[in-house]
Amino acid sequence: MNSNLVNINDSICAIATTLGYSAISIIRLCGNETFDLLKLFFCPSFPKRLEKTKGFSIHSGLIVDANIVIDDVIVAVYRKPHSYTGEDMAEIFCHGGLTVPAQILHICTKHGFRMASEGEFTRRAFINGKMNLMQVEAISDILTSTNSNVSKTAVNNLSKDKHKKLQDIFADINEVVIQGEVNLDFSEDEQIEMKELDIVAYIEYLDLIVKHSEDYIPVKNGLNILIAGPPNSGKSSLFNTILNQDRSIVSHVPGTTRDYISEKIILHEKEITIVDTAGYDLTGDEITREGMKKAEELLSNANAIIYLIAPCDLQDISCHEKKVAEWKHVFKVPVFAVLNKTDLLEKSVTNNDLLKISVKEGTGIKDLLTEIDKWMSDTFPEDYTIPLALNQRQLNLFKKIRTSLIEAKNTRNISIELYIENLRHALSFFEELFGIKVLQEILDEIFSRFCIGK
Ligand SMILES: Nc1nc2c(ncn2[C@@H]2O[C@H](COP(=O)(O)OP(=O)(O)O)[C@@H](O)[C@H]2O)c(=O)[nH]1
Ligand SMILES: [Mg+2]
Repeated sequence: MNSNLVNINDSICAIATTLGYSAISIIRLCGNETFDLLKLFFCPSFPKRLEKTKGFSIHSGLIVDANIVIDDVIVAVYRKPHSYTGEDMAEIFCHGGLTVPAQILHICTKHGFRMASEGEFTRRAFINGKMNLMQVEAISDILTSTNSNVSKTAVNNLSKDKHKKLQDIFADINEVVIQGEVNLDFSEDEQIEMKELDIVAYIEYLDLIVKHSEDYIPVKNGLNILIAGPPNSGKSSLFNTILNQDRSIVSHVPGTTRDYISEKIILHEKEITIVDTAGYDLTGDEITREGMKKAEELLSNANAIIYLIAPCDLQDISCHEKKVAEWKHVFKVPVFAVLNKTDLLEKSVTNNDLLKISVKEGTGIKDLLTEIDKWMSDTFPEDYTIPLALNQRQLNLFKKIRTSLIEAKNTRNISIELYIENLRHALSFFEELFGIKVLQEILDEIFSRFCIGK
């Protein structure tokens, strides 16, 4: 939605549910004239003037157009400022399907409601101070999330409690900036006492947000786990076993998987993409080399790697150990070193760094998945006590606030002018984060991600 094109004083309408075969549909109405317009086509079963009803009340009745009953509905009434947008609002719960909701929407527009644009309800909530821009972006994430990791983090960010500390820090800095500006304008004997800020604590708090957000953002849309290792170690077999289906070609001829195959699974409520690669084989032919190049490319996108070897690779174990250490170092991701085909071993291998499995006999797979799950839970705690940056925009602003506060701390005892100047920078980044002062294009871009009706 381009904000320049719409009038926020209009009363608006939209279908808030997906059109199609469904039990009910919801049509949302909002704006100053909501109840004056609604009464033109809604006849309550127990006549009571709509404009007199209390907020958070529901009313049964009929939607009538030109004396024809269109549907038997329930209407929920919300009174400003206690509504999603902060304005008068109503929701019509009608029968689902393709025709009735569309007919009712048409009747709404016929009686003076304008069709809402994408995200217009949320934009009004933002303009009316019902939520800040961080919360708007959290709603956007909830609506588009395909895994519970994203929706839980976004719901956490919506909570007023989680925002309170940020808002308190913002208010404290604001107070000091105002006091500082007064002092800069007055002579020495007219100075007022300035509030002392606990900047060290603020910086520690921001460190925590930045650290967790840097872990979260790259993986919010799913984790990539790559299965790599020498040819014929059983990578494709393991891939199939994890997926519980025969998806990848398994062959006893080394180097069958020339490129890569990936598949999404949900492991303990988290979306994971498992990737089966071509083998890492320095002695391979040209095509295998191509596959290797692809594997190296995939490695840099992996969030974790399963490095799979077979008993025949134990003779080159130091070479594989070197590779595991190198990948851990270069790609900064966990590398699970796994020995497959333990069914072929006559006596057990004592190397404790290797997780031992046999895809053929189905042993050790559960332990491997438990290890992966443990890593996921450590890396992505379910319960954040802090708000997170949900995207790069927010993360960059948190980092800029932190830098400004570090500068403020360093200049505190050197120059009051510089101290106040740095605090002012921190404030302006907070204002961008909350959407108090933010470029129109950024707002338009954020709201364009919303659907109509939200
Ligand atoms: N004995 C035994 N053979 C296995 C095991 N896992 C896989 N294989 C066999 O090893 C060969 C190579 O497997 P594949 O999955 O294609 O290996 P990749 O080249 O690493 O993808 C096939 O013949 C598999 O049946 C296992 O746990 N034990
Ligand atoms: Mg393979």
